[in-house]
Amino acid sequence: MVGGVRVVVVVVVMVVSVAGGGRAAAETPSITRTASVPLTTADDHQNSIERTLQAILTTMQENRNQLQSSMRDVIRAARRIQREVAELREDTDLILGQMYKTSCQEVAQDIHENNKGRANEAIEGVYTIKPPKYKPTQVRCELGRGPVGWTVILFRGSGRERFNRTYREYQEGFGDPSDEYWIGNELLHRLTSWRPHQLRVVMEDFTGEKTWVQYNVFSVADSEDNYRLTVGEFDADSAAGDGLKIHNGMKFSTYDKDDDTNEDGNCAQLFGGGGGWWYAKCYNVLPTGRYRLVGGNAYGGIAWYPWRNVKHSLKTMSLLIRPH
Ligand SMILES: [Ca+2]
Repeated sequence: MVGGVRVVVVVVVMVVSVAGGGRAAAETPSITRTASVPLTTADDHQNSIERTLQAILTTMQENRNQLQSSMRDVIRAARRIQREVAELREDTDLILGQMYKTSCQEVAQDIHENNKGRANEAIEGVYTIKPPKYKPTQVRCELGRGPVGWTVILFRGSGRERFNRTYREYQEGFGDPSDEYWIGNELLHRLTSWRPHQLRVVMEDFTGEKTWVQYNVFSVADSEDNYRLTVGEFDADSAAGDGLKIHNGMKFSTYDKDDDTNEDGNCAQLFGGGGGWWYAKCYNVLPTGRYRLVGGNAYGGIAWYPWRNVKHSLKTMSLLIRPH
C-alpha cells in the first residue's frame, strides 16, 4: 500500500424503471457519484489496519514457535516412554525368565540337581516354561532318569481334541497339555530358534506295536516365513523309516491357509481330517489327522509312512523336542 493514495468511494446507483402496461422493461442510464474522503482520516485508517495485521502476524509467529516447541517436547516424551516401555519389557522378561525354566530340558536338569545327581524316576507332567521373549506357557514334559527332558509338542492318543483348526489356532496352540494338544507354531519357533533342537517321534498302532524315529535337526521359522519346517539328520538307529523327508522345507498350511506345494487344491481340506501340517503334495506323515478308533484304510488319519501304509491310522503319536 502506498501512502497518499486517494481513496475514492464510488457510489453507483442503479435506477431501474419499469415501464407499465405490459411493455418491455427499459433501463435508465446509471448515475455515478464520487465522494472524496479526507486524506488524513484515510491514512489513520490504513495505519490502524497495518498495526492490527502486524499484531496478528506477531501473535501467529509466537503461536507457531510455541507449537513447534511443544511438538518437540511431545516427541521427546514419546521417545522417552518408548525407551522406558522397552526397558520394562526386558525387565519383565528377565524376572519371568528367573521364575520359569526355558524348556523341559532345564526342568529336568533342575530336578536332577535337586536330587543331588541321583537318578530320578522317569516322569511325565505339565510344567510352565518360558523361552526368551515369549509368554509363560504350560507344556507337557517327559523327563528321563538323568538330566534329560523332552518337550512334547504334539500328542495324539485319545481322540478327545479337534484338530481341524484355523491357522491362527495352530499359531497359538490348542488342546490340553495333559492330553491331546498342539504346542503352537509361535512357541515352536521361539524354542527352536533360540537353541538347536532334535526331534523324536514315538508311535503305536492298534495291535500295540510301538516304534520311534529321531532327527538331529529340527527348527521352525518365524511367522513371516509361514513357520517353515527344517528337519534333517535322520538318526540311522531309528526303528522306523524317515517319513518327514518330503515335509522338510515346507510351509505350515491349514484348511484356511493354503501354502502347500499341491497346485490342485489345499491338502488340509482334501482328506477329511482338516489338520494343519507342513504339507507338501500332500503327505507321508500326518500327526494332526482324524482320530480313528481302528487302523482303517482311508486317507486323512494319523499316519507315518513308511512304517505303516499312509491310509493306516495309528493309535498314538507323540512329537517331542529337546535342545542339544
Ligand atoms: Ca495348494
